Parts: sequence; C-alpha cells; structure tokens
Amino acid sequence: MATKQRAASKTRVPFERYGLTDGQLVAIFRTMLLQRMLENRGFQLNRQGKIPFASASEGHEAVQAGAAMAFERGKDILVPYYRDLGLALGIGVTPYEVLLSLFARAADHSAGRQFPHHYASRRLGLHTISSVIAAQLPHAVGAAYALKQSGDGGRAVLTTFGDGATSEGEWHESLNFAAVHRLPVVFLCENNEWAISTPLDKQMGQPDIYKRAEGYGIPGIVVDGMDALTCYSAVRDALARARSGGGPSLVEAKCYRFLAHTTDDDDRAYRSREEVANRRKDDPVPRFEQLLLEYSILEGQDVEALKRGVLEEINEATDRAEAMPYPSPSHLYDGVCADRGEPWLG
Ligand SMILES: Cc1ncc(C[n+]2csc(CCOP(=O)(O)OP(=O)(O)O)c2C)c(N)n1
Ligand SMILES: [Mg+2]
Repeated sequence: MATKQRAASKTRVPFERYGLTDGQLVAIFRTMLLQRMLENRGFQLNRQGKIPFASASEGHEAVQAGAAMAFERGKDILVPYYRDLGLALGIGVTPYEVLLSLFARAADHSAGRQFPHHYASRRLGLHTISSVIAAQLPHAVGAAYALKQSGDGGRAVLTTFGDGATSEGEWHESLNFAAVHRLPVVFLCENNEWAISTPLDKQMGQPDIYKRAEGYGIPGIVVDGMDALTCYSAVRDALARARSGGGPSLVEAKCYRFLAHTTDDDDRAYRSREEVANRRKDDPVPRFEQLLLEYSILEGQDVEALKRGVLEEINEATDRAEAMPYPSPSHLYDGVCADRGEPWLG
C-alpha cells in the first residue's frame, strides 16, 4: 500500500508528528487496527465456545501503539501486563502467536499452559508475566538493575500497569528502588479509570498518578492516552532518558476501557451505558484515522485496503491456529521441572 505525501497547505498548521515518517505513522495505525480486530476475534471465539477466555483492551490502542513505536527492538526489554495486546503486536508478536495462546495449542510459546494474553518472547525482549497485579514491577526493576550492574548501557526496560496496580506495595517498592539506584526503567501507567469494578475515586484520594513521581524524586509525565502521538513522544523521551543514564520516569496515559474487563466480566453491573457511550466519543482508533486522512498521509482507499489486509491476516491466522493440535498429556511436565521430573515421584 502506498503512503502519500502530505498535501501542502499554506494555511493549515501541520500536526506535530514528533519526527515520525509517513511509514511509521501508518505502522502505528496498523498496530491499532490489528489490536482492535484481533481483540474482537478473541471475544467472537469465546462466544462461539471455541476458547475459554479473552481479555479486552479497546480504548488502550493509542497508548500501546505509541509506546511500541518508542520501544527499540533488539535493545530494550518489555515487561507488560495482561492488557497489552497492542504493545505485544507493536513490538513484533504475530496474530498467529496470539491465537495459538488463545486456543491453547501445543505450538504456543508455553505449550498452551500460560493464561491467554500472557505472551513471552526471548526473540523480542518480551518478559513473561503473571496475572498477579503489580508482580511484574519488581521483575522489571530487577531487569533494569541487571542492565545497570552489567554496564550494559544504551538499553532500557519499559514496564506497564493499570491504575489499580498503583495501590499495591510492589508498585511503591519498585518505584523507590528504581529511583534510589537511578535505574534505566520507564513506568507506564495505562490509567483507564477502572480496576475491574473499582472506580478511580475508590482506589485513590486524587486521580493523578503521575504526581506521585515527585515523592520518589523522578520525573512524572501525564499524556492524553487517546492520542497515539503524544503517547509515543512521552515514552520515547522517557526511554531515551533511561538509556542515557538519566534514571527512571513515571508516565501516566489517561485512557479508558470500552469493553468489559474480560469475556468473564459483565460491566453493566458497575457502570452505566451512558458513561461508556460518552467515552467512546474519544475512541483513539477513528481519531487517529481521521488525522491521517486529514493530512493526506492516507487516502480513503488506503484505509480500506489496510483494514481488509488486517482482517485477512487475522482470518488466516485464526484458521491456522485452530487447526493445530492441543498439547499431548505426555508433555505435561516438559519445561516445568528439571529432567522432566514429576516432583512427587521423587
Ligand atoms: C494481587 C491481585 N489482586 C487482585 C487481582 C484480581 N484482579 C485482576 S485484574 C484486576 C484489576 C486491575 O486493575 P488495573 O490495575 O487498573 O488494570 P486494568 O485491568 O484496569 O487494566 C484485579 C483486581 C489480581 N490479579 N492480583
Ligand atoms: Mg484500570
């Protein structure tokens, strides 16, 4: 698909593209589309009874695609949380790999054992995670400490979490340790205003997470999490600071979760349809599409071709992953205990 030169306009103020090329802008948009459509596929497969579970990240596309563009593949380390489908896709996890995880097939990276949406890839510098809220943060800080101890300069760790995670002790301990040791780590909060059914005002006494950075003596930055480009620029700057020895930063991206927490949740029990419909007006995907059209980065037919291509890729990956076999029971202990041992057989 061809990207077009932006049509010159004498009167219009050019948008802030933060040094990104047309190709990079389109890549961000493609990641957002992939996340949106693949996530919907997860919900469809669950409702068809083909997979047990999928989680939801609609509303997080801008922060994740922006952050993924700032991440330097082959150099940085990503320690995400379960809602980071777009970040995983943006740094190179394929839809096929995601679907192998959702279908729990033998060819999945964990041989179908890990919880869905908990990706890991040594190739991409993507740490495995647990669902335990904030448990990834000490791991991220440990990885940053290792980078510093080994004198492995020019590299940084990007770790993510939700607003609810900031109430956990590990969150505070991790920020404090990283600040004391000036570790190369970026803490990116995807503040979607809900921790399942707990709203922000029942989670904390004031709604601005970035302000807590001051208490640790590190920079705190807040961005519109529905705007992919400001998210990109904030994470890019924070990663650059970390890579060059400037220490950790806390970036807060204010976004919103449009769907239920997961396929197992019914959000009608705790928030009104009006609230969700109202927040949908700021949907980051059409907003970014509009920007690319307005500045002729893409034409209407390019957008249609892009959407068709993404859907075809997801359809093909769905069929391919579904056709793969389940793990064999005889492989249950592979990669779990040394020598494939079954612990109780001693
Ligand atoms: C230590 C711990 N407590 C509770 C849970 C159950 N739980 C799973 S997701 C979640 C909400 C987390 O909210 P937030 O950190 O805001 O992230 P979001 O899901 O909104 O992206 C909770 C409480 C858990 N997984 N781990
Ligand atoms: Mg939340």
